[in-house]
Amino acid sequence: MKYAFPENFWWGSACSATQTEGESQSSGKGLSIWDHWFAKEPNRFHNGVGPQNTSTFYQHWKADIQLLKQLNHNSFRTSISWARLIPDGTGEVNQEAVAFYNQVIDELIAQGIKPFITLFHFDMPMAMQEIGGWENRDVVAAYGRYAETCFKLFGDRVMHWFTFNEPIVPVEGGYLYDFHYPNVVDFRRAATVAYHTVLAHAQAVRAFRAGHHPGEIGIVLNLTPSYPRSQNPADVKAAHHCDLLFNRSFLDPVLCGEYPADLVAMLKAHDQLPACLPEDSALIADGKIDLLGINYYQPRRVKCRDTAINPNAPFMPEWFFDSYEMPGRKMNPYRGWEIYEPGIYDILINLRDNYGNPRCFISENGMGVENEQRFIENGQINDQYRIDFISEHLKWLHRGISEGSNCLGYHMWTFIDNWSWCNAYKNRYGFVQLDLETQQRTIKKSGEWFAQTSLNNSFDK
Ligand code: BGP
Repeated sequence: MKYAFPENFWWGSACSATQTEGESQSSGKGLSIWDHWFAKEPNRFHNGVGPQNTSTFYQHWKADIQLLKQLNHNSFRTSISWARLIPDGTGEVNQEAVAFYNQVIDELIAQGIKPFITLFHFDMPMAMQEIGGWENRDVVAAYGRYAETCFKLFGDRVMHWFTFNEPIVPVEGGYLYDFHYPNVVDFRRAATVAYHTVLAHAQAVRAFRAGHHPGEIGIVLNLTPSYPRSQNPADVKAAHHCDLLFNRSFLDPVLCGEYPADLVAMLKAHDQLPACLPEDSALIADGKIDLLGINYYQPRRVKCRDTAINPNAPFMPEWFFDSYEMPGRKMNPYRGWEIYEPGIYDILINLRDNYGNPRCFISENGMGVENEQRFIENGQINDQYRIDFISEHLKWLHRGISEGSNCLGYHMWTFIDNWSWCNAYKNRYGFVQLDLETQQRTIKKSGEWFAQTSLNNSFDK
């Protein structure tokens, strides 16, 4: 069967500044939390490999954009590093960074590739973290000014802006589950960080609209559909709580301009509401977006708790649910995450039916593979498993579109094997294989398949 996609469908991939640029402590860049944390605790990073060890996009940008062209990308998302552009977060703009991002944006456009730009992809400038990071409202204001600076510098050419990438991840990693700096485990502080991130997002949207910039502004959220173990009311309630905490805590403010009433009630009942100012609701209402990026990797499967909560234990999301390993679920054998392709369709239909069918696109979807070199055949990685992964997800996406979803494109994570936070190079995701020693780049079989699919705007299966 032939799966054809709408005209002007966005085919591309995503990456981020910290994961690709390199040059992390030079060219005028200020330190981010990743540089700081790696210097402090290198053993927390897979094989002790830190953020200075990348595919060096800072040097290779021109050749890499040629590769994007070879992959027939018509769009590509990367991020601006706040710490590179404004090294201390609030002061002087680093002109070397301006020149670098100008070159990248201009070259992408010259090659017919739309630049999609994220303003914050997990990389808080250390100077901002030192004054409390997202817990401090001054950082919210500083982010608003940083966003405005970006719009003024690049907004004449960038037509697709994203305030944040997966804003729930720094909340979970940095303030709940100890896998990002500053390694706090405290629900109330996590709630404040999440709330202030929504305010920061809304500040940026306000600044964008006030500046009358062309193009559109959105956010990228990692949506994890929450499936209950059974239709038993207790399991359904557990899934509902997960959805509120991990999806709707960002989805509702950015699409509806307000928080879900039952999320507010739930946090209030447990005395976990962050401090609010009277002017906040008007700001949040102004943060409604033009375009939603959806990162989809895997669903969340949950059941009601088997054991009672110890009321003296610290409050955590797990008060409301247990995770559940569904028998027979399909796993990625090379990464340990579940693969559930219909999840992409469920997300699109939920947006169609419950959120007014917003303009959206899949901004990340991907399959991480450990020790991928084992699949090299005649010098090229033969990643048929990734082609199957992509085409099965695309089938469900195609179905969503044919049933009315306003989904405008599909971006893969990621263009080239890249450094990934604490996992460093453990899981490879790229269309292009990177040899870290030689910096040699080799297109994988999936890259060739994707290039053909993008060219045809369709595939057969
Ligand atoms: C997403 C992030 C990316 C990337 C990807 C893969 O959540 O937006 O930045 O890291 O996950 O993650 P990992 O390498 O941990 O498998």
